[in-house]
Amino acid sequence: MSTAAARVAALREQLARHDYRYYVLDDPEVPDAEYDRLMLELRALEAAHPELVSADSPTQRVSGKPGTEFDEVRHGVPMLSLDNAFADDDVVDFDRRVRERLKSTAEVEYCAEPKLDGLAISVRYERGEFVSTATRGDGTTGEDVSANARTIRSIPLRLRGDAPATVEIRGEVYMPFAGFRRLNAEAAAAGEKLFVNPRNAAAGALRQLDPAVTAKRPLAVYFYAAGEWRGGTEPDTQRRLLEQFNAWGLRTNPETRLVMGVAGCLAYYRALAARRESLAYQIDGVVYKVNRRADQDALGQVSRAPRWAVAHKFPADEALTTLRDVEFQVGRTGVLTPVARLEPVMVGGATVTNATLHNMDEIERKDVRIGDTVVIRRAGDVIPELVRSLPERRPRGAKRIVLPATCPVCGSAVAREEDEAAARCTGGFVCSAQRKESLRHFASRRALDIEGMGEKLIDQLVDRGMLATPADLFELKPEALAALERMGEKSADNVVAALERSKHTTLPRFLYALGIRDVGEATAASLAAHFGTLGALRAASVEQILEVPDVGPIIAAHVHGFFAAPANREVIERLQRSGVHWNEGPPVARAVGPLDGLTVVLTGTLASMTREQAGDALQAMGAKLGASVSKRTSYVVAGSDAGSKLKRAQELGIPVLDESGLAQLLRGERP
Ligand code: I6G
Repeated sequence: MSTAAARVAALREQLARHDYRYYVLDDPEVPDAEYDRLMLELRALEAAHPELVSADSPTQRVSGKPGTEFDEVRHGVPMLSLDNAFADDDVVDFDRRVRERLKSTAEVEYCAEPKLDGLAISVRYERGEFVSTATRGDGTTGEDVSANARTIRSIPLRLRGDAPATVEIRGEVYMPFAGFRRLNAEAAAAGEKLFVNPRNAAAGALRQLDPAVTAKRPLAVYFYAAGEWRGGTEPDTQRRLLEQFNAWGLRTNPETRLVMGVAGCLAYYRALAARRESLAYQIDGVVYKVNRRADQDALGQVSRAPRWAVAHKFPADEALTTLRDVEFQVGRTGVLTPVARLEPVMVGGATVTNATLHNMDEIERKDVRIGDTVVIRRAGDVIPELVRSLPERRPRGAKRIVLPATCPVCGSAVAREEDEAAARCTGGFVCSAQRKESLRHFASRRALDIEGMGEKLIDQLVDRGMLATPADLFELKPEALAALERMGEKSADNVVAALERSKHTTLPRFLYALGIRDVGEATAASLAAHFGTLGALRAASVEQILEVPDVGPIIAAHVHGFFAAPANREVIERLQRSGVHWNEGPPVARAVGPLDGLTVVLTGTLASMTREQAGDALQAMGAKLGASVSKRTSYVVAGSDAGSKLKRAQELGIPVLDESGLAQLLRGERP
């Protein structure tokens, strides 16, 4: 496995974990910025290695891959995404690149719009008649949500006036704050679960299986771009495009303005940021688009984003609230994670009730006590974080947070190893929380991928004593499954069929599924490549395991210990007897190159080759590609219009190479 492939796997593993923590457990582990950083690195690697892009990569998810309930639709023209700018300087860089490419000395006219925090859709009209609506999906193929879209009043079923033979119109479905509050009030009155934020409520509404439910949800749309367009002439500016939309009876955002140059963009941004709270809907930034269509065409696009537009995001939102309590959740490997239970508070348009506190050290460091006023931060659609407490506002009687001596789930002793931040329940398989988490992990998509074996089903099976180890899964009888709550014969048969399908797997997946401590997808892949067969790995000594790239003494001890335990051996043997199998082969040699150990960041436009080509060549020689510049970066290769990364490299004193330096690297030299 190449270095790039291993890193891609490691990033996906981390992102999948963070997604799970955030979306499934509502118990995030890292701040948004860290999540964004991982995602950026993964995107850069995938851009440099298109062969590593897989449909299940988190970069491909966007608004989720098409579910089973909705048909897939291919967009006539792909739905692009936008590059993000966070700082003013990023906008300055964007504008400079635009002017350089257009060879324009004059200021460029931009069309500026609020960026709604909703869901992108594409509505197709033929001869003016509504034909279908699709979600963005992976940009090429989305889900057909036509039946639900038809229920949204701001999507006309027929365009007014003359319309082209075919036109796809892109926009954002959103739920205004007022509607969101009303919906949640109704849900609260009915004792139902509340929606976290308007965006999630809108997404849930659009993906309802019953359009009658969607119809009752207060959804609206603003349109902002065109996709496929056949017949008639396309307007020659973004502004005129929006006017054409209005003429057809399509809503466009009334806050849209034409602005001149970067100064105009930034002034628009500041003015809108100041009024953000008084808008009727949630926005997470503004979008600047080069106004002239001819200029847009001249600028073109890179990978999946136009060069003529950028999303300037608002900074993370913060809010104050009270820490009501801290509870400890038990994870798969027994780690106790403290979770802050908060007085509900709106942050960046979402109601936040939980935030992670990571571990006891973090609690100490932040000096957090129950009853404290705390700062909660949240950016865009990602993970809320407890930033700090305000000790100056500490009420009398604020309680210190103590690590429980026993596991809150099974009552076993809690141990905290010297030099380890994490505290763990020592109950192992006795602890039902660990058992459930292990089984969830075993069945999860990136492990054995047992469809339908979700959290609720596993909870029931464990609670009823029908399931204790992964080996029990394959001995479940359809009759027993059918007797469970919310199951029935058909679902039971589906689960049994999914179990049967999952039996054919790969060695890396199987090793990952076992849930050996600290063995994620990347390590599982390295172990599989190094040993080739399970038998060879099982028979390996700690020293032999240590020879695997990226495996240190701690992981080696965990792996060795896992296979030495008779109970684990028995589970594996039972799994194999049930028919779980994979292809085995000879060990795969790892490519070692002259640039092994170097991390290189590429930025700007290169004259001699594309960045992708340069990245491939560097990786083929053993270098790692970095997505951002840090102290660990070995070199930054800067092309002609390098921006913030070059600046960062200069700040950190990282060696910066031009194309002749790159050529040296590619000859295997280290300039
Ligand atoms: O995601 C988006 C939000 C808003 C957009 C967008 C937009 O214009 C106001 N425009 C384009 C061209 C794209 N995404 C690709």
